[in-house]
Parts: sequence; C-alpha cells; structure tokens
Amino acid sequence: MTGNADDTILLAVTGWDPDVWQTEFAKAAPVRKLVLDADTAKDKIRYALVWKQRPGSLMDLPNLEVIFSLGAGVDHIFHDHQIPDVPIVRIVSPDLTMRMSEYVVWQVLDHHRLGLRYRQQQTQKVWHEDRRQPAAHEVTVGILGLGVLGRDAAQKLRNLGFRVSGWSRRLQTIEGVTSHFGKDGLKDFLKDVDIVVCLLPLTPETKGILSMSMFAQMKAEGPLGAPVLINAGRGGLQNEPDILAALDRGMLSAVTLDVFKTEPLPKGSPLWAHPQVVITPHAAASSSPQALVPEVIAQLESYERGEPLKNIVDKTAQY
Ligand code: NDP
Ligand code: OXD
Repeated sequence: MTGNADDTILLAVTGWDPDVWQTEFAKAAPVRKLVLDADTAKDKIRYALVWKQRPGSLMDLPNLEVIFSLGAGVDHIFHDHQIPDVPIVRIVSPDLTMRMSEYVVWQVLDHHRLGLRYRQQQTQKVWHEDRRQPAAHEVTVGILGLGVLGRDAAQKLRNLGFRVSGWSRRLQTIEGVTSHFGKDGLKDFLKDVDIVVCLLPLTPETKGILSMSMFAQMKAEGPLGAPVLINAGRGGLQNEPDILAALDRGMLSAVTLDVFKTEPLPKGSPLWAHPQVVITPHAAASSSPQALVPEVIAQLESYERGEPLKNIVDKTAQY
C-alpha cells in the first residue's frame, strides 16, 4: 500500500462550501487528485472524505478503502443506508476539542453568572443587583457523553471549580469527576445535576433522549433554580416540544441549543423567541479545513505506510 498519484480522493460534502477544503487539500497533498463527483473516476477512488454525503454516493466505488468523516459525529454518514463495508474514521483533533470546550465553558459560565437575566435587564435599563450568585463549587455540571469532547470539557470545568459528573455507555474514569454509566446509571446522574451538558452522539440508542421523561428525573431546585440544559451533541437527541414544555412548567430554568432536529432551525420555531433559550447555529465546534486537512492527510499517509487506522467508528454502536 503506497501513495500513488493515480489514487483519487472523493470529497463528498453537502451544506458546506467545498472550495476551502479543496484549497487546503491542494496545499497539504499537491500530488493527490481530489474530485467532488465520483462519476468521472469511480474505479480510481481510494478514499472518501465526507460530510452529509448524498445518499448512495459512496456505492459502486470498487477500490474505496476508507471513509473519513469530516466531523466528529458520524450520524450524517449512517443517515445514508447505502454505505460500503469499509472502515469509517472520524475526526479527533485538538482543534475541534478545544473549540467545543470553549463553547461548553462559555455557556456554562453564562448560565452560572446569570447572563440571560442581565442581558434582559440591560434591554429594560433595569439595575437589579441583589440576586445571589452561587459559587462554582456549589454547582454540579453533568456531562452526558464522556468521550473525547466530554472528557476535555469535564476537565476544564473542574479547573474552574465546578463539581462535575458524567454519564457514558461504559464506565469511564476521570480524576475528580463522578462517573455514571449505562441505563441504570442515568437516574443517579440526573438527580444531582444543576447544569446538564449533552455531548452524546446521535445513535439508535440516544435518539430523543433529551425528553420529558429525562427532565422529570432531575431535581426541581438547585443553586440556579431549576436545572439548565446545554445541547451541543445533535438535534436528534432532543424532543423540542418537550424542552419548551419543561421550560414553561419550570422544570428547566434555561436552555442553550446549538443543534436542532431541522437545521437551519425553521423561522416558525417557538424556540427562537423564548426568553430562556439561547440559540447558536451549529457552531459549537466547527470543522476547520486549515486544522483538519493536514491531520486527515497525516492519517492517510500513516495508513499507506501500513500503520493501523485510528479513531475507527464502531458500526454496530454507530459512533
Ligand atoms: P465520542 O465517540 O468520543 O464520545 C461519545 C460519548 O458518548 C462516549 O462517552 C460514549 O460512551 C457516550 N455514549 C454513546 N452512546 C451512549 C449511550 N447509549 N449511553 C450513554 N453514553 C453513550 O464522541 P465525541 O466526544 O468526539 O463527540 C460527541 C458528539 O459531539 C459527536 O458525536 C457529535 O454529534 C457532537 N459534535 C457536535 C459538534 C457541534 O459543533 N455541535 C462538533 C463536534 C461534535 P462510551 O465512553 O462508553 O463509549
Ligand atoms: C461534528 C460537527 O460532528 O461539526 O464535527 O457537528
């Protein structure tokens, strides 16, 4: 297995501008050929780099060896029911991890320091300073998903003094973090959290998990009032009508959502105008072509030297 100028890479992306990816590929791997459409080179394509590929577009590529997801999440690949049986590798990158941890810390601190309330007071020119500000050590931040992103965010929140707990499929141990795992561990995780940060992948098991039945297991009152929810995982994890109902019933005090069932979030969604909802446009940790392309090329070259692929997706678990 050696690199060959005849090998072609397919860049199969929708919803993203391919130009900037092409530019970075030309810089990082000038001898390799990159195509946006498989039709002209079906039997030459050895690798596919994908983000929300068009369904079926990875089939009938007889020499395809590896699919590289250009995102950390891979639900966008499994959305397509016609995927060839080759390894799928996902992005694990310090750049992406740092971006997500920045986002999580930003949103946790914003809710912890009553940012929503103070912005509302400012628009009304209200000076009201007598609210109690809990200390970080009085607040438990619970992270759903202790993977690459969840672990890093957990450590950064610990460094800020928060109590941190986490939930994963299998037991994960992180110093200073209270771990829970599996279906049986979820109840104990939920009963203590003041701010829930969701960094789960969207899989058949996690779909719709952020729902009324979860919110009903959370404690009613804590240092911030009712619990806060931050979802930067995937929109398919959340039941949006349940989130609105939980806010209106006071079961959740505020919500930050970066991801939505339908993206872009439709203009008619009541989430847009809800005073206790913060919305960001799937921007928590954007894939940066400048940072990620050299890493994908490095992984591809090490594979061609005969080294094992890293960050392979478990196709049964779908993450
Ligand atoms: P990882 O695969 O490293 O971690 C996933 C975590 O979720 C693991 O701890 C895993 O448990 C846990 N998990 C999976 N299924 C279950 C389940 N059924 N029950 C309990 N826990 C479960 O993923 P990353 O941390 O790299 O990324 C997480 C997600 O973040 C991505 O899948 C993507 O959807 C989202 N993302 C969003 C971005 C944005 O801009 N909004 C940017 C990048 C990613 P275990 O440890 O036992 O395997
Ligand atoms: C990702 C994303 O999965 O950007 O990396 O959502």
